[in-house]
Amino acid sequence: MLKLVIGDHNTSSWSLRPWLAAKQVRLPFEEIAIRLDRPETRDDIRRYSPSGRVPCLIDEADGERVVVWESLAICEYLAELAPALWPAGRAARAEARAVSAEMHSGFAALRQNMTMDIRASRRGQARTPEVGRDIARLVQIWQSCRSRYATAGPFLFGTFSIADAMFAPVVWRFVTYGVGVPPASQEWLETMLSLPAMREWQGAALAASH
Ligand SMILES: N[C@@H](CCC(=O)N[C@@H](CS)C(=O)NCC(=O)O)C(=O)O
Repeated sequence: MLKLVIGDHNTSSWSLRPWLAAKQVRLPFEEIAIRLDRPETRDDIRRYSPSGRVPCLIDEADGERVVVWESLAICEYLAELAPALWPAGRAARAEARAVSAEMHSGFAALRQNMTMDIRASRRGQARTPEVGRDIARLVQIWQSCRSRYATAGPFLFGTFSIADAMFAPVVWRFVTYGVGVPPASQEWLETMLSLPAMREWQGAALAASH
C-alpha cells in the first residue's frame, strides 16, 4: 500500500496536489498527516522525507522501498501507476506538463500573498499588482484549456489530469479571497469544488482544531 505523508489540510497546498491526484484515480493509500508549525514538525517530517518537506510518497510494494518527494515528482510517480493522470494525446500531454511545471515553479506572488487557508474568508484582500498579474496568467491558462478541451470533458484537458491537481489549491485560494473569473474558468472552478475528494479535503480542513 502506498503511504502519502502530508501536512495540515487547511494550509498545505503542496500536499493537496498528489493527494487529490491519487484520490481521483482511486489509487489506495495510507494518509500520514503531520501537524505543521510545531516544535516537533521538523523531526516528524524527517522521519519520512529526505527534503524535510511534505508531501512525500512511500511505496513499499514489490519488495523495495521507493521514496518520492516534491509534489510534481510524486504526481509523475502516480501517473506511472495510473497513466490516465496525463492526457492521452501527445500535444495535450505536453501542454498539461508545461502548465503543471509552471504552477510548480511560478506564481510566487500569489503563493506568498494569497496563502491557502481553507477556513478563512478574506474577500478582496491581497490584491497587489504582482498578484493581479499571477491571477491574469492563471485565467489565461484556464480559458485557453477550456476553449479547446471542453468538448472532451469538464476538466482542463477534458478528463481529470495532474494539471487539475496542480491548480487545485488555487481553487481554494480563489474561494477564500473572492477572486472572480470569466464563465469558462468559473465552470472549471465549480467542477473542482464539486469533486467528492475536494469536499473530503475541505471537511478535514474545517474539522481540524487549529
Ligand atoms: N516544492 C515542494 C514544496 C513543499 C513544501 O514547501 N511543503 C511545506 C508544506 S506545504 C512543508 O513541508 N513545510 C514544512 C516545513 O517547512 O517545516 C513540493 O512541491 O512538494
